[in-house]
Amino acid sequence: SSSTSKVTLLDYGAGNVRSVRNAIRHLGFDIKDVQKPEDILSAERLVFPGVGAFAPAMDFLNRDGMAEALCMYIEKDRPFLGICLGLQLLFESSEENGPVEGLGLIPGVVGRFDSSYGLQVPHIGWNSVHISKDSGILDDIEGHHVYFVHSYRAMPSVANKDWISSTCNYGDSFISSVTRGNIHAVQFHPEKSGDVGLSVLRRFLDPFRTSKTKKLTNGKASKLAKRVIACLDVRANDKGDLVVTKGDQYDVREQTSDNEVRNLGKPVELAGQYYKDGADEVSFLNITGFRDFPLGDLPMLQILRCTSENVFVPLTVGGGIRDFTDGNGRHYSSLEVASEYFRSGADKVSIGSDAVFAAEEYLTTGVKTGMSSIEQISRVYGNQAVVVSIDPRRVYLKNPNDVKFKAVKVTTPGPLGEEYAWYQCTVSGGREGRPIGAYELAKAVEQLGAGEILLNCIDCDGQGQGFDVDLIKLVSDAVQIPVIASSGAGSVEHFSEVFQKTSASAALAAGIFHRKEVPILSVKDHLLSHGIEVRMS
Ligand code: 1PR
Repeated sequence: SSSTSKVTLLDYGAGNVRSVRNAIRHLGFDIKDVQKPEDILSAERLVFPGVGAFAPAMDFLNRDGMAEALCMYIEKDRPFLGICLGLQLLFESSEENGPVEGLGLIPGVVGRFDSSYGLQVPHIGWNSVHISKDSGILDDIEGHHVYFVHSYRAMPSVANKDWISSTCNYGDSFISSVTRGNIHAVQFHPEKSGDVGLSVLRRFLDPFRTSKTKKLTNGKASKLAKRVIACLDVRANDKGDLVVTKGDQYDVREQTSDNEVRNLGKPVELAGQYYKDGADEVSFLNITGFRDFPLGDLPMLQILRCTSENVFVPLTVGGGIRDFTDGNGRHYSSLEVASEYFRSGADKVSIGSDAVFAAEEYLTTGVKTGMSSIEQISRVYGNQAVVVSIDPRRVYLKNPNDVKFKAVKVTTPGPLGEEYAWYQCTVSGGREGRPIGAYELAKAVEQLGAGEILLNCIDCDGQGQGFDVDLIKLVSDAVQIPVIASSGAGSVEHFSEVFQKTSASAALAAGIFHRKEVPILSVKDHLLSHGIEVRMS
């Protein structure tokens, strides 16, 4: 029976494999880790979740004969499931920091998405796939969205067409899965694709049992969906418990005599609820991380661990990611801090204050030192794992040329009739304004290797009056990485507005979800009725 069967996992410690583990366990299977090549050869079922960059993964496989064992296992047609990089490594080579030679089992070269005609790269989000061959494991995903996050992809060709079981359309049509006999690999993340994704894993792990289960009903997915993200601002209250809080223009204290930190619930519970409600992603922001050392903050790591056991969509965590020296003089790099978050279940980390300092330095010197948190973390975990959270404040101007920062004509004039504004970046949770605009910051961090931008607006935060469309349009038109619109959602109409008027890839809200004013499902129903594609779970 499934409860006793073991799944062998090939994990080389490069990123968040915790979610694959959690998903396998959730489905009732035990995991055995590969320690040596013989463990591959003796596996009953082997799962290879590739994360990070191509070259370090190949280095790992080429050490101690893992690659030979893996090729032998696959050539014997033993049950194999590769995920993401675990698909790409089967090909002949990759252009990622290369060419770098792959395992060479499937003809073809893994190349980068072509962003030259405005395509946002990385390809992040929920997309549909076109199934071209019966693989036995994809039966439930036709017509649904699954979660992708990658900058490189393999392309269909005459030489590899027999392998292809599905393709996905993003810019062009790339290979989203391959199948031959018992060998399967998928470019998307089944462990991050909600129930639909779990069904892929279940069908691989237990083909006999699942062949009898009822198919999920078919949806109508056809392209990359706009994402709806639930955000949990987390901090310790005055008693020391981590609570979900929510500010008004970043002020999280109650306007009562005792001035308590506003408490809107427990982080793990709320995250679980939002997953069930259909959130496409959950973000945790440790909002006092800028002053506390996050690795001293074990409760936050614990929250991530617990959440990732039951939440099978992407998790982002931010707050306090920077180089740090503790009270004993021990130095921690931002990479070490981020690694601890990834190990605990985060898929992406979000960097606020430290990104502002890095961008300022880069714009002043014109030199990429390679030492900034953005560069260090994206080099090891990939661009897609690094989100930059921008916390700008609107500064009205009579004349756009009054500042050296990019200004826009605002939809609603300022208090003195000013028709323009620039958006000043802040650090330390909005406490300090810096000499850099949101536009300049976004472009700089994109060049430093950020894979996504979480665009807040202090003026709009918690006001429920809608997103700052002027700001979001300014930034989402300026960069090719995905932009998450944040701050100010008060009704379902605000979501359709931001997607219709800007190129935002996702919209994030906090207050309306915490206060149960607007359910996630009604946001999605509304978007669908306005012809905006969303993932329906
Ligand atoms: O600077 O790297 O330590 O990161 C700190 C992180 O904490 C940053 O991402 C920063 O945005 C966040 N943060 C700091 N202070 C606050 C605060 O509220 N006092 N929260 C804060 C930012 C803004 C959004 C919020 C949206 C949507 N929260 O995350 O969820 O505005 O809210 P709404 O839908 O209710 O309007 P570092």
